[in-house]
Amino acid sequence: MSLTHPTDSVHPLDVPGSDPRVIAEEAASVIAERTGVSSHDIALTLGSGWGQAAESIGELVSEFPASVVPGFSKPALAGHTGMIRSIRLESGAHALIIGSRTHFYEGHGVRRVVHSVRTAAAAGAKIMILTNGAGGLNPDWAPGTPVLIRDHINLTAASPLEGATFVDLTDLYSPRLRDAVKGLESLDEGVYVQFRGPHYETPAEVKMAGIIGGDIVGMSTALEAIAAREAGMEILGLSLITNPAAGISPTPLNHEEVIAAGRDAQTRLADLLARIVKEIA
Ligand code: 8IG
Repeated sequence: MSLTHPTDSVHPLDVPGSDPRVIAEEAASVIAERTGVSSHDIALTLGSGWGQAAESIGELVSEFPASVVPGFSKPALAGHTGMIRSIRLESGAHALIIGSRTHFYEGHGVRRVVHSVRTAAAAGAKIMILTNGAGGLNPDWAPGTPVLIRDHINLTAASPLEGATFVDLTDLYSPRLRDAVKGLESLDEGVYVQFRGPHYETPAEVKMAGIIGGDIVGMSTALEAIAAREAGMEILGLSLITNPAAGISPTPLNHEEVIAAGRDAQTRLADLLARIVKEIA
């Protein structure tokens, strides 16, 4: 039996000497061709709990599996491919919705994790909205609470930047956009801590996250925000608190309650995201 798989092609982002920005340009051309929209104004990555929000934002122009776009990873499981959508807002602005996220814990490297962000930038988007589902350190945040990301702590020990690229990360999560959101709805803010995962934190790790200034724990977003800043985009980050982080709640997590809270939050989140996009796009 052969131990190699000669039909497996090398992923374009893994080709030695390849330039992730060139592959993002190719991806953006395919998106422009598929959607008939030459330039998108804003992009959104919909994380767990936020998936339903796309429909409420505007009129669907086009949707297709992310896997048809260069550099996007093939789905790990058949039928589980993320979709990319192009939505036209009432104002005439165009939103690119990324329904597929490659996580750092999948182990395919940071280039693939941030490829969707680089593609969104190449597609013209000036604003990147990153959403996720996460654990909360504040016991007042019931499952289903949306929280604005004010800043992050990257505990992955990785960076999407290659070489001597010294990018400033002050005000990474745009104060202008956060103020715009707070004008629509009063939301708490927090510092997002990206862990590598895929395991959840120990209670000791959650305690550490709090001591170093964190409020939210998750497995995404920080690396994507760094890539979005490098690309010159303005960034808005939103976490849906789906559970108290390990050790925060005195009673063990009730899985059904967590699922129900996420479900109940759907309508509110979709409405919130639609109003946010309308306000800032
Ligand atoms: I949903 O408690 C969700 N994602 N790291 N910790 C981390 N990621 C998460 C959690 C959590 N809940």
